[in-house]
Amino acid sequence: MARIAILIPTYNERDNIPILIDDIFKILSNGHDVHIVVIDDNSPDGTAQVVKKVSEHKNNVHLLSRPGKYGIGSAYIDGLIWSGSNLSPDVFVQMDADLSHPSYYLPELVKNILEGYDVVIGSRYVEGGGSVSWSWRRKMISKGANLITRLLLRIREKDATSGFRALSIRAVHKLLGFNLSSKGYAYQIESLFLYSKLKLPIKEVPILFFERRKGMTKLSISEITSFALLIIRMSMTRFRIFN
Ligand SMILES: Nc1nc2c(ncn2[C@@H]2O[C@H](COP(=O)(O)OP(=O)(O)OP(=O)(O)O)[C@@H](O)[C@H]2O)c(=O)[nH]1
Ligand SMILES: [Mg+2]
Repeated sequence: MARIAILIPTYNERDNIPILIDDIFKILSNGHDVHIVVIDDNSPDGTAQVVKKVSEHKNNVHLLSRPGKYGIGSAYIDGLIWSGSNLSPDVFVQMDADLSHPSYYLPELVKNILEGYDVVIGSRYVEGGGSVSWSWRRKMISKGANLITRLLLRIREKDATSGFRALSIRAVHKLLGFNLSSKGYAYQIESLFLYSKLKLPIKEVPILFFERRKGMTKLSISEITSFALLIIRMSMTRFRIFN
């Protein structure tokens, strides 16, 4: 039986998080020791209180409360550090709280790590994957951003921005040993760049990505700007870092 830590960063996800927690246990508990770690940044909508309540009648739900909105990337890093030292899982999973990443893909992600991959990406851009109910404009923007990122950074994986990922102990160890500069959404790219340059075995499995169920996006203009700046900076230094 493998121990799995599912890391979920939250900022104002009060209505989504109890549904997601329920889904995860239903789908993954069979045969695994599943732990859910919610990293909440003092959400004004009371997400932390909702998670606390759920954890009172469900085992293995853990809440990490941070005092302010420090970004999704730094939430993942804190979650990985905490889980590594408190749970010692065999597999780490990163996923969004807003039900965009369907839990029924979890067994496939986990299985591939247990079979020896270090990074498994839930991918919208391999055959069988996609985004449900996105306008063609949004699809183009996402695909374009992915393409530019992959070309500039020479990353082979098709969905470089996907946040739905499973990681092995080795991948997490490598990641934590490297001081990533991105605190926000760019974390996904920067971490994938690292895995790819370290030549860790990476697999993409197709997923359908759904529009967030409830609540508002946290993807701000400043997040998009720092994302773009990171890619430019990394593409200029890509031959030097990690050598
Ligand atoms: N702890 C923490 N979580 C965050 C932060 N920013 C975003 N999140 C969470 O990270 C996940 C992804 O954020 P979303 O707002 O869904 O971003 P997105 O999927 O690009 O945008 P949508 O189209 O609105 O879904 C969600 O679970 C958010 O609640 C943050 O600063 N801190
Ligand atoms: Mg989302």
